Amino acid sequence: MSSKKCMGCGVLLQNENMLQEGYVLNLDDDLCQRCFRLKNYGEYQIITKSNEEYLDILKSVGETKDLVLYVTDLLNIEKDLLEIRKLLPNKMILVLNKKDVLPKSVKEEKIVQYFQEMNINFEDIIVISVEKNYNIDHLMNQIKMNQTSKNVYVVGHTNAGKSTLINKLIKNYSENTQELTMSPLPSTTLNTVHIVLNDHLTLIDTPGLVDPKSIVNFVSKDMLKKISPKKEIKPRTYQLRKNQSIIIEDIVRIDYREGEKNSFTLYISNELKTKRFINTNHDDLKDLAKTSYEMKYGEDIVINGLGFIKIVNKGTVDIYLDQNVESFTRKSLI
Ligand SMILES: Nc1nc2c(ncn2[C@@H]2O[C@H](COP(=O)(O)OP(=O)(O)OP(=O)(O)O)[C@@H](O)[C@H]2O)c(=O)[nH]1
Ligand SMILES: [Mg+2]
Repeated sequence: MSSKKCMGCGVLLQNENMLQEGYVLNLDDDLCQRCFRLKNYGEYQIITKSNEEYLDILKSVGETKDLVLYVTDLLNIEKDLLEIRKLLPNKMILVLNKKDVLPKSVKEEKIVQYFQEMNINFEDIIVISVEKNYNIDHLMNQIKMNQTSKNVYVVGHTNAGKSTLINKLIKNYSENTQELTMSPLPSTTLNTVHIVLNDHLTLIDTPGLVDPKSIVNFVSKDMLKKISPKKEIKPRTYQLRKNQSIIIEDIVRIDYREGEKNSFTLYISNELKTKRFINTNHDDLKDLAKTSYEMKYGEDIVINGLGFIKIVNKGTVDIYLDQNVESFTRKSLI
């Protein structure tokens, strides 16, 4: 094992075991084989990281006084934002990424307000889209305003777009040609990577927290590609009476059990097929694990890793889902 790290994902490079992470033929190489394959052939190799290493990294970030950018995917907002904030006493900017996948009609101010109402202390809350290069200049200004040293850490759950964001900042603001590895699969970045933007700013990429209860861990690679939206989501609204039902591919069943006529809007990737049933007397996906929700006015049911269902009125809703995947309710985001 050398002490040289892969420039794409931060893993320690080694030329001893092909089957272990960080393998290179030649220790002079800058990219591990996994990053090389991903970059050049779009070939994925799934790696499952333990979150212990991630927590160690968070702890060491917490021991610095450096600014942290906490990146979140707007479609997959984590439940544990407050807990993570408590782990990191650093100055922190909340960066809400992938605005491009939300319908254009969704107002940025409303999203910011939603997060402000959580009463978590952030220096700023910024909505961006790396994909569309949206608000990146504003973010850069806020980094400059709030940085406490050269070093700025970029943290957040896996797939939030941390490495993609850093690549964009490199491209927009520096001469550096280093490129971090990005992919739609979880655990792309494996260790911290330092990227010098200029004399005043070094960005530090970190591996993301893997959410063991996300649907991404329990579907095929093909389904995984369908699940992560690449384009603006076209919300699908269904007016349901009680005892009517919707299914999403072969992964989720939604039964409206009790209540007045109600509106269900699905915010999920456009590539996923949905089907409506005029009654609940069908067996599709009934073998999945059932959770019943007593919905209040204006709440979402979030399906971890997939998206969410906005339900306007109160009522009883049953969700059938892989038993390992989490679902929960929250005040409507939109
Ligand atoms: N639609 C959209 N997709 C994005 C955006 N930013 C990043 N992505 C996609 O999100 C996926 C994950 O991006 P990464 O940069 O690898 O995510 P990460 O946070 O570094 O993930 P880990 O390294 O696993 O912690 C990739 O498929 C990116 O193309 C964005 O603004 N909009
Ligand atoms: Mg990454």
